[in-house]
Amino acid sequence: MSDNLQEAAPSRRVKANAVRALSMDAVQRANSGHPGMPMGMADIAEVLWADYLRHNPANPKWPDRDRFVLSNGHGSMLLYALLHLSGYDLSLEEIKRFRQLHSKTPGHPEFGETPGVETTTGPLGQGLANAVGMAIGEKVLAAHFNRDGHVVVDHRTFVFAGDGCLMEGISHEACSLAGTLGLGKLIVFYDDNGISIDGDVQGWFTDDTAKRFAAYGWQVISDVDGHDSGAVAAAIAAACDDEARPSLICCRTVIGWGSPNKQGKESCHGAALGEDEVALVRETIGWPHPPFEIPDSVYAAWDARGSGARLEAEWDRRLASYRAAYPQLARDLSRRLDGELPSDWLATVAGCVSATAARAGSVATRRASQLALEQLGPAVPELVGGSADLTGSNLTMWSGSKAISRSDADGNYIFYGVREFAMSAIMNGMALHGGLCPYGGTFLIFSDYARNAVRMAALMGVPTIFVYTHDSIGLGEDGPTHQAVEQTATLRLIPNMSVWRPCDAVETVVAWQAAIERRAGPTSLLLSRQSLPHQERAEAQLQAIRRGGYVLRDCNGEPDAIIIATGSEVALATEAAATLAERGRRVRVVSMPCTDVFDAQDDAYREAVLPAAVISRVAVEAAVSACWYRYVGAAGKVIGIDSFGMSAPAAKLFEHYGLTAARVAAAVEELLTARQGAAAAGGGP
Ligand SMILES: Cc1ncc(C[n+]2csc(CCOP(=O)(O)OP(=O)(O)O)c2C)c(N)n1
Ligand SMILES: [Mg+2]
Repeated sequence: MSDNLQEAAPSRRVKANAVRALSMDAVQRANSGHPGMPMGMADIAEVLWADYLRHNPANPKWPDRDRFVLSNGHGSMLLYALLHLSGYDLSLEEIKRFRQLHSKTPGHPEFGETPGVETTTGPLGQGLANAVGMAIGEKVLAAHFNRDGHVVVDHRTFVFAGDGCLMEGISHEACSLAGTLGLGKLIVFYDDNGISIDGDVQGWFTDDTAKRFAAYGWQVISDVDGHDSGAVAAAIAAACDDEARPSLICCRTVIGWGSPNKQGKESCHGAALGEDEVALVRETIGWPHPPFEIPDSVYAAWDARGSGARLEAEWDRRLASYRAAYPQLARDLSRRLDGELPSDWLATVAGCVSATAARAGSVATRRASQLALEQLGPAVPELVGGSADLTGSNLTMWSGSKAISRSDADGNYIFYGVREFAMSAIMNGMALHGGLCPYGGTFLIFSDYARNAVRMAALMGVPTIFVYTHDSIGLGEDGPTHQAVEQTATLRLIPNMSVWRPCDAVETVVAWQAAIERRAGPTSLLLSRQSLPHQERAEAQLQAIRRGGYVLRDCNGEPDAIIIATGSEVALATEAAATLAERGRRVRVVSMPCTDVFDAQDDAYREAVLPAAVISRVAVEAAVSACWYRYVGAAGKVIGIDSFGMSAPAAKLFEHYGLTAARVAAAVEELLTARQGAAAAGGGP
């Protein structure tokens, strides 16, 4: 105790060295990880976390906290050290278990695994785009909810990004839009260390980054010595002062700072320094403590729990007075931040389903989607739509849509421009921020441009809604560059991605309902360009749509065969079934708008829809056939498209690829004839 009292408060450098030591020791212990970046950015992090970041370690979910995003996620130990030292629920034991099974300190920061980690990072550049989404979230909510004298949404988004993040194309997409939207509370630190994995970046990265960001309309604070705390503090202050533009602080740093033989070299980027070098670092930086021992005085200097509690308590007081002055707004804000749907939601949906069923209209499902938004949108003000420059094609805008702009962010629609990847990662950032339910459109084919952000939504379990129109050869003349064939299947392959391909306006409403209600992960809505006929349903069938697959047309008695179809091919299936019925065949049609939801139903339901005894099954979908064999079995047939599309009118293409009712009927006949032949030959039941 007396020792502690006598100890002088540790200097900034000593505090930063604690981060360096924890990082290099954890990496050394795991013999795996990235010590260079944490050692290089430790001084910057110390200034930001000590003097600027408004957060509360005791409540990582405090809605008005500043967001901190480590876009160069390979430097995860930097973040874990900061969280541990400042008092988050991340123990020294967890630091020691860096990169081990079930630890809270995985190789790259993972949302949901570690308190205080705002987003999963590692795929370079994407954290930066997530942060743009978070800053948009803040700006939109602030514009909508704050009132004179009652500011309840007011926080910044800070990002660490490296050369890799800025080399990645997504940094251009996202930062360009951030400039246009004037995201003044977004502050990015560029770790300009001149090194990436292959060595000195002069061989492959010679952009004038400062000019590039200035051209996007950012405030650029260049030439900051990232190891001079005073210079870093001044830069942050200047960045905070400019609330009209996002800020880039270009920090010159030395990767692996403090390592006598490895600093400034790529060798410290992604491998343990080695026991000998770790010992040399201790000498060089003057850190005499053994691994994983931090002096109390250093912990005390880092501890942000007291200041965090005060910050949150002060916000609580502001919120209370806001609640008194604007009770309705305050209720709505709380509901949205809690991620809860309005109390009249189910009634709204039920009304929309019955109205759509009663209308019995034959429309393209992209248009049905717009009609659904028209009815559901007013009930869900947290919906924030957008499109990657295909608004008129995706039909993502409805009459209540209002564009968000630099000068007026109290809206619910974002013109993302032609930036599918950034749009997707930005939507993830908005979903992570909370208070908003983002959806955004493009052609299904261009989901590939955005693929990794789509995957990250699923990995993180955030409820982003991807609206993908022009879902097949049904788009016609634009040809194979625009016609999705494998995208439907590959989206279904992403764990935790829910994929809906509705067959008419009614299924489209239910798909939207499922997407909006889903909290645990993203949804892809696959919608047609072309008009699709309305399907008649009894009340029980309307109810069954939400089970992902259901009997749309049935026969009397046990079916001879089952046709399974999705989206635009359901009409072919029902037509084929009608033809077959005329010939005395008992054929059931199963509409399967969402395989993952169907798969999650109980055995009894799935057996009721697809009885195991009925092995003559045909699946039809204008896409690659692969994923349907698990539903039709080895004895079944799949009518799909296992090649690229072609440029021609849609009707001609459906004929060319054999996606016709006649072909479906013929496939069923072939199966039944083969079975009859086998039975006659005594080959089994
Ligand atoms: C999209 C993506 N591509 C490749 C990688 C693999 N990778 C991880 S770090 C890195 C180099 C990054 O260089 P920089 O950002 O300068 O990091 P530093 O070495 O300075 O810490 C690469 C290529 C990745 N994580 N993400
Ligand atoms: Mg670098």
